[in-house]
Amino acid sequence: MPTLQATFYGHTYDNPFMNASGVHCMTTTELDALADSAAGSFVTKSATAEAREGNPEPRYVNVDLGSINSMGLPNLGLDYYLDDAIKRQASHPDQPFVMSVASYQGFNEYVANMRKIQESDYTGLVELNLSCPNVPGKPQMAYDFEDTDKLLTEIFAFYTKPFGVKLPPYFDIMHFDKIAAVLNQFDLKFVNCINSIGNGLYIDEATDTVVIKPKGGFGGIGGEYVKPTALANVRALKQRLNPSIEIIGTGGILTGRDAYEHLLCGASMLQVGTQLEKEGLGVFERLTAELLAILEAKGYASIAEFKGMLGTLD
Ligand code: RRO
Repeated sequence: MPTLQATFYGHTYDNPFMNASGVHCMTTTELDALADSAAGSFVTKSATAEAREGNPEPRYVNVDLGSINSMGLPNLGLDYYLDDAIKRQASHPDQPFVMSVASYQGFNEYVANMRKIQESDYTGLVELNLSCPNVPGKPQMAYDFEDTDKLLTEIFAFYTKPFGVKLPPYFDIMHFDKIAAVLNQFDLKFVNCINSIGNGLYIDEATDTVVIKPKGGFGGIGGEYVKPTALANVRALKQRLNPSIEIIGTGGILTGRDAYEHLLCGASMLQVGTQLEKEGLGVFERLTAELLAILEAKGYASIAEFKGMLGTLD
């Protein structure tokens, strides 16, 4: 029987599956359920300094091939997630998880949020979300290479705990080169590729209208639509980043085969967003069973035997 064990930043998880931030991770109750599920680990909803209601509803809609959302960073505030993280870390030191942190106001809030975590008792992994596509009037940090460089420089001047960044999808080889050059200057533990494809538009055939209210219907796209873009970003960043920076693969994981492809591209952990929203926590049992069946059929004993080993035609 092969093993799905996944080693990520010094800990071995039963399997590489996690939720993607934003799905099933707003409250401590939802986080408890994730911790008790078949997922190998989990991540919390991206926190801002203050609690936020988010954008008006409807703001998330499942569609045939995926989802569209403009949630607008609804969350219970950094203190809520930080207090919970500290308690969770103390009560379950053998079950590491990831705390996601974002910013609504921009640069200074990112720094202030990281300073608060630095000064806290939480010592676990943080995912710095540089790619929220849904704050009206605010661009995504990670599409501004200079600002991303400045922000990470400022954070690394005081932050001593392990963290990584959540990136948006990039669509040009030069942009893969540029973001990798920025990130390689820093002792990041991981990058997570990808956040939703920002500012898509879905139209309801019956009514000729958009399906979500904020921003005139524009929202982040997830699910089946985004897998090729996600795989390209995992692969491109794996090829360019320092080997010490691990990759979390997120985007379009509906089946064990999708998970297998992310691993082939070099991902160490895998996050499931839209499909978790559609299917509920049972998705993790299904995905682990499907991925295990693929390893068995191919004669692999572990993920390490094929991770990053995507074939090419030259
Ligand atoms: O809350 C959101 O609107 C949201 C966030 Br912070 C994000 O990172 N990605 C996304 O698709 N939605």
